[in-house]
Amino acid sequence: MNREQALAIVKLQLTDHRYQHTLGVVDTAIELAKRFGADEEKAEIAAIFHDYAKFRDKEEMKRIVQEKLTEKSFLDYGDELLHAPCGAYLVQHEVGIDDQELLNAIYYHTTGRPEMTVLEKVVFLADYIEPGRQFKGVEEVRVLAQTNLDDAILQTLENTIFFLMKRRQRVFPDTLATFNQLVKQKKEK
Ligand code: DGI
Ligand code: FE
Ligand code: FE
Repeated sequence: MNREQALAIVKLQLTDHRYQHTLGVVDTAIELAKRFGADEEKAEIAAIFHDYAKFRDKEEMKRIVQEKLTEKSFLDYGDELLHAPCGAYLVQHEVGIDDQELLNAIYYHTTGRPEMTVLEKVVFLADYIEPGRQFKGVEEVRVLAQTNLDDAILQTLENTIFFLMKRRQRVFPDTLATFNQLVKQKKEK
C-alpha cells in the first residue's frame, strides 16, 4: 500500500484536526526513522494508521479487547488507551495490513512497552512531538529527539506519568515498566 492509498483510507476515520495531527506524525516519524535507523516505509504507514481507531465506539473497542486480544488489561486503565491495541487489530482486519512489526508500532503507540523496537519508539515519539503538539515539556523532548532516541522517550514517559498522576488517572503498568527499563538501561551504560 502506498502513502496516498493509506491516507485516503485513514482520512475517512478521522476528524480534520486528527487528520492534521496524523500528517504531522507521518513527517516526524519518517525523519526519526532516518535519524535512528528504522524502516522508513514501515514508519510512514504505521504513523498514517496509528490513530485509526481513535473515534471508534468505546463499547465496540472493549468488545474487541475482550473477544480478540490476549492482553485484557487495557480495559482497566481508562478508555483513552483502547484505540491503540484496537487500532492495530482493525488495521489488520479491515485494512488488511499483516506486517506484525508495523502493527506492533500501532499497538504500543500510546503506552509503550519495555524493550520497544526502534520502529515502535519512532512512532511513539513522533506522536508526542509532531509539530502540532503544544503541551508543556514538548520542546525539551524535541531537543532530545535531535540526538538521543531513548532519552527522548524517557522524558516523554516522565511527562506523561506526571500528567496522569496530577489528574489522579491510572497509569498503565507497562508505561511504568517502560520507564523503569529505560532508567535501568541508562544506569548500566
Ligand atoms: O491519540 P493521541 O491523542 O494522538 O495520543 P496518545 O495515543 O498518546 O493518547 C493520549 C491519551 O492517552 C491521553 O489522554 C493520555 C492517555 N494515556 C497515555 N498513557 C497512558 C494514558 N492513560 C492511562 N490511563 N495510562 C497511561 O499509561
Ligand atoms: Fe493515539
Ligand atoms: Fe496520535
